[in-house]
Amino acid sequence: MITVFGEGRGFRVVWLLEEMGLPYRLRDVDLLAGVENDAEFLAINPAGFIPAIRDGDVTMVESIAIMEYLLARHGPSALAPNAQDPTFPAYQQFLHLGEAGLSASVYFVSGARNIAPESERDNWSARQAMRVFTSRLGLVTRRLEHAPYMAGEAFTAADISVGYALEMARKNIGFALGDAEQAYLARLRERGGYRRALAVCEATRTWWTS
Ligand SMILES: N[C@@H](CCC(=O)N[C@@H](CS)C(=O)NCC(=O)O)C(=O)O
Repeated sequence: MITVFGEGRGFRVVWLLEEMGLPYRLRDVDLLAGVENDAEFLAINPAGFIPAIRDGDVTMVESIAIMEYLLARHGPSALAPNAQDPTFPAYQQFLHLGEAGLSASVYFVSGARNIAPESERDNWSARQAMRVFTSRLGLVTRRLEHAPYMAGEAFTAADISVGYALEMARKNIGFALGDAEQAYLARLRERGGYRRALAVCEATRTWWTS
C-alpha cells in the first residue's frame, strides 16, 4: 500500500493515484502546527517538506519525481506517453514546467505576500517570482490555443502538474486566469480522478472552495 504524506503538492500525487486506480492512503502532515514534533514524518523526510511517499521500501519526495516514479513503476499508463510518441516532448516539458516554472514561483509570491514582514512583501525576489510565473504561464496559454491538453488531444500527468499550479495561482495569490486557462481548469475539474482526489484531500478542498 502506497502512503502519501501531506497535501499541498501532494494533491498532484493523490490525483494521479486516483487516475491510475492504485490503492493508497493519505497521511496528514500539518505544516502549520510544525513538523518538528512529527517524528514519523521526519523519519520519512528529514527536510520536513511535503509531499513524500512511502511505497514498500521506497521513500521519495518531490511531487513531479514521485509522479514519474509511480507512472514508471506501476504503469504503463496512458497518462505518460511513451518516449517515442510524438506527444512526449510537450508532455515532458509541461510536466516539469508545472512545478519548476509555475508552482515554485507562486509559492514564493504567496509567501512574500502572506507571510513575509510588510517591508519584504514587494521585494525584488517576489517581483521576479511573479515575472517568472507570468512568462511561463504564457507558454500554457499558447499551448491551449492549439490543443485542449498540455501534451495534445489527451489528458496526461502534465495536466495534473499544470492544473494544480493554476489552482494554486488562483487561490494562493488571487491570480486572474484568462478565459482559456479557466476553460482548461473546468475540463480538468470534471474528471472523476480530480473529484475523487478532492474528496480525499480535505484541507485542499476546504482551501479551494472557501
Ligand atoms: N518542488 C517540491 C515543492 C515542495 C514544497 O515546497 N512543499 C511545500 C508545501 S506544498 C512545503 O512543504 N513547504 C514547507 C517547507 O518547504 O519547509 C514538490 O513539488 O514537491
